[in-house]
Amino acid sequence: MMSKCAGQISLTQQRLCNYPTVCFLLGISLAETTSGWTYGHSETTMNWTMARQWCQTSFTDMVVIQSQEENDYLVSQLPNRKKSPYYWIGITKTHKNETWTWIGNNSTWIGEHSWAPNEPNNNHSTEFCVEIYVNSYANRGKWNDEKCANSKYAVCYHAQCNSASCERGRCQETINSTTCLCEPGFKGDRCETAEQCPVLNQTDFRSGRMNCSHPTGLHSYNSTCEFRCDEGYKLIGEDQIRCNHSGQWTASIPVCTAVECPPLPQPENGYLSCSGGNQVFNTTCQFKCQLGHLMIGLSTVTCGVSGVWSGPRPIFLVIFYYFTKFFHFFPHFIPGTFAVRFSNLLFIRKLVSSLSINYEF
Ligand SMILES: [Ca+2]
Repeated sequence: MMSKCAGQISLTQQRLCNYPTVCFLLGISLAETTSGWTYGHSETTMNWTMARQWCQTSFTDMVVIQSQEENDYLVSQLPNRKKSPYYWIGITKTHKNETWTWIGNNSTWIGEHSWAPNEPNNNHSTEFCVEIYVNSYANRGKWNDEKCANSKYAVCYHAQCNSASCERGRCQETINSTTCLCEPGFKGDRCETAEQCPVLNQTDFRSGRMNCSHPTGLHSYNSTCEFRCDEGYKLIGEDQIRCNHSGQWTASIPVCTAVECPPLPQPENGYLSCSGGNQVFNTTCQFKCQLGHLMIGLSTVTCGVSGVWSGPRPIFLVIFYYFTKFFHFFPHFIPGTFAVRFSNLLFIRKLVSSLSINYEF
């Protein structure tokens, strides 16, 4: 039941009546208090603008209703008035073509079923404020649009929400409690916990480095991780991912794959031997001649960090095949084998320098 300040009041009501001057001079009465909404009303009537000012001075503001349940609860807490059972509530508009809007934009409830029959009728063309009936008749708890200059009782609320109510969200007053409406990416009674994404470990990212920043908590909303591959590796995937408001990473963890050089085919008239299976970064390949051939170019090439071999592959020229074959099987036939081979080599070098040799790599 509603109780007046001057009467017996609860502890919570007493806290609200820490302003005895206001209580007694203005005749404030308090609704039954809860940990959420606390209602109050005036004992005198006034126009809508003055009623709102009075609410803002004595409480938080004119009452805002967010649901039919709140509407019914409010009515149950206000005293019936036989002679003039009308209280201003905090929904209004400034022009007949506007839609009805709650003060402070704190409610989007339209209240279609709360209007009394045939209301709102804008009977006087300027009925831009709303009263609620608190009586014992059929229209109890229903609304009527009225001229704002008319005098009604003020019904107000005292907010329980404060700046510390919700860490990362908006505090909403409800019957018997307050509710935190959390910003995207946060949860918990006070929106104190950031949504968490699956934990990423460095071991999940091989051949590279992962650097993460965590503004709201480890691997939580808005955490970002950047990825860089070691030298000789290239990144497959996104180089940066972020933990979104749903607790999901914006992309999968990327992969570092070794840079590969173009495959080297086995040379004609020569041999190719590489240090690894795949011709990837740092692989060294060595070329050797077949018997009776001369190698022109580098005998060893290495796969570089950018996927390019350190030099062109060599070419192999046939040199006096049968001649060298002969000395291979009969090295004793002409004395001084080394000298003969050396003289042949000089001859071939002269020959090569006199030719224009084109080769591709
Ligand atoms: Ca009306």
